[in-house]
Amino acid sequence: MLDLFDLPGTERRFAEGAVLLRGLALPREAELLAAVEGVTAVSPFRHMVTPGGFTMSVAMSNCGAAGWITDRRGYRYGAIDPETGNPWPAMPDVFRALAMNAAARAGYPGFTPDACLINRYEPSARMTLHQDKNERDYAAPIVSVSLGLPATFLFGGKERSDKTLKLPLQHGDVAVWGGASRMNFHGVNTVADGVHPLVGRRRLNLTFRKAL
Ligand code: MD6
Ligand code: FE
Repeated sequence: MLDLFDLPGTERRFAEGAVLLRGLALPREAELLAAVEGVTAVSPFRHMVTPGGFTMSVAMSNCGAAGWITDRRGYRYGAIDPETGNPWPAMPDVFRALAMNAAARAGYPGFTPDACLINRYEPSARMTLHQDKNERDYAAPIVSVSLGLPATFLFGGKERSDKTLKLPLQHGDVAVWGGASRMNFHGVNTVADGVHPLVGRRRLNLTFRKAL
């Protein structure tokens, strides 16, 4: 469906406190991808296990002072990559600059992320509805950058059973949310097969948080 609000450079407020900034990451796409390669050369993508024992279809890594992890013991943030035994790689400047710019545009000036979760979706991967609630301070928003294959983002309400808005996310889109919708359920539908000219056969998502 062709929609004037889906063009790069446009902004769409999709819920209270939630804004989609179309194409905001496009001018830095090459640097962002190089930075993902740099981080994941040190802390490789891995499929983590949920507390319930399920292996996630999305592969993850992190950079910044804190990284989000899950294992049989639970969900949490930690300074050390459990796979390498070393601290997560530092957050690349191009990551931090984009996250701060996006947050300011969305009405959250002064956002200083200390954690960046990097999600890799290969075709057929998905993320079931969840709330982001392992961060210490819910006053800070979350900034989410999409690269590569498109996906449908599901954005619900405060209850898992609330109806969900279906938001198509394209390469270069940045979603920011906080405030009244900070604790809303959200997820990503199964990623369809395809090849992105720059990113290949995958979707990458960077989510920036203030975790500590
Ligand atoms: C994703 N994102 O887009 C999954 N969470 O791949 C998330 O779960 C998410 O995009 C909180 C805020 C933004 C997000
Ligand atoms: Fe999330």
